[in-house]
Amino acid sequence: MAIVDQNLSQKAIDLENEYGAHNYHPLPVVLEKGEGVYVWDVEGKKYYDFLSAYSAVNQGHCHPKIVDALSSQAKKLTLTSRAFHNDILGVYEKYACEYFGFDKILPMNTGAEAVETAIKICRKWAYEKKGIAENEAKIIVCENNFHGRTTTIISFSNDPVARKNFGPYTKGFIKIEYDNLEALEAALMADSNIAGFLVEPIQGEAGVYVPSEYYLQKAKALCEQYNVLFIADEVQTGIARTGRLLATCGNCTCSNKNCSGTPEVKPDMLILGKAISGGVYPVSAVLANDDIMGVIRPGNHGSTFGGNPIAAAVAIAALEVVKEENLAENAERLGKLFRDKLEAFIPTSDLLLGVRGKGLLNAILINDTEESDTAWNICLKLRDNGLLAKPTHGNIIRFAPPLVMTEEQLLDCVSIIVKTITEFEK
Ligand code: IF1
Repeated sequence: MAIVDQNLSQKAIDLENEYGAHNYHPLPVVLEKGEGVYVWDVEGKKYYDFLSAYSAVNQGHCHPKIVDALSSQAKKLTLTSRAFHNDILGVYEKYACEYFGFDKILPMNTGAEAVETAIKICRKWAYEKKGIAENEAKIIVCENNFHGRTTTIISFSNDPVARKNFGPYTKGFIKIEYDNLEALEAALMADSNIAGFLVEPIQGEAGVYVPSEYYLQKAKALCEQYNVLFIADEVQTGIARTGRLLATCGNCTCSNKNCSGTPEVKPDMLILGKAISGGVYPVSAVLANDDIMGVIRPGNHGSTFGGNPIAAAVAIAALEVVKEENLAENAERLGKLFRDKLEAFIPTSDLLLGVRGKGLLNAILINDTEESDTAWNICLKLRDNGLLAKPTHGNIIRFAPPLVMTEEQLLDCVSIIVKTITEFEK
């Protein structure tokens, strides 16, 4: 039985290797089913999912309410394009605008598309509202950013693997150090053609790097001072992942079901993706107020699938689940517990150097070099012990379980992690 089962996984992996472009290096595990915080492989082995499809499945796998919204809409109307109206897009747009507190939303499909959209809106705003001379607008971005993989977005990445041999690159971006207000102010001062500042509230790919307290607020204040748009990429940090509806939300506890977030920092443009659909369908969006979104006129931007009826139905359901199930509050509480438990383990461990993060977006630091394969090997052992996670560098493992987890499940996961690292030290 076990030998036959092994073949199932290997066959699936071989097929991907033979026919799929080699643009990923997945952990060797082949999944066929998911429910809540769990996934099952083709051999029937059950795992805790500690990646949540990079924070897309915040509401848990195959959430029945979201899947129902998908299937009932799919039986009625799937796509009209934006050449015609449909009866659900406006309902979704109103719901999302009120939910996040903006005048307007521009619906797209993937995170990268939403980032591209924000860049276009920002540039157009700069020429038409700020009065920057044509083709001179610049956008400030941060070192070690991750905003997606289009030609323009990789133009301002500093990851050689994402960039090299994909040139020529799109101009008009200035890179500064993340979490460095002096660098931001210097860049704003040095150039009067700055249109926007594009930033991740927590840098995910860089290894879950949480900026200093008040960094975002002060950065926003600087942007206001220089009449520059503050653009928050919350594709990964949004939708309750970090213990708030948005990582830019302030002291809002989100226990209030009517709360749309007391903004600690209210971005001029908010970019959302991933969990806005609960990982059920590709849905992304840019939100902004009328003074900014008003620069977009018919023909300026769009997408065949952006704002399609299925996406609209799915996103409404997925956002409802976030409030109905108090996911922000749960992420906040379980995230603290998770870091407390692992911090208590650090003094007894040679391998675990640290744990950091916010809500249920966390990472552990392994005592080895970035070039080592230690984190990868630990992830293989975690898999064997029933928990799936992925390294983000050779010495950092990202932990981002679905937010529907219970305390009991979380404690179970902590023991798997502690046990695995302990085994590894021997
Ligand atoms: C992959 C990372 C996470 C994002 C932010 C935009 C996008 C992403 C802040 C683009 C996407 C993903 C994509 C995923 C790996 C992943 C990732 F490790 F690369 F950095 F989540 F941490 N803005 N992030 O994090 O969204 O176009 O992919 O929908 O497979 O490349 P997308």
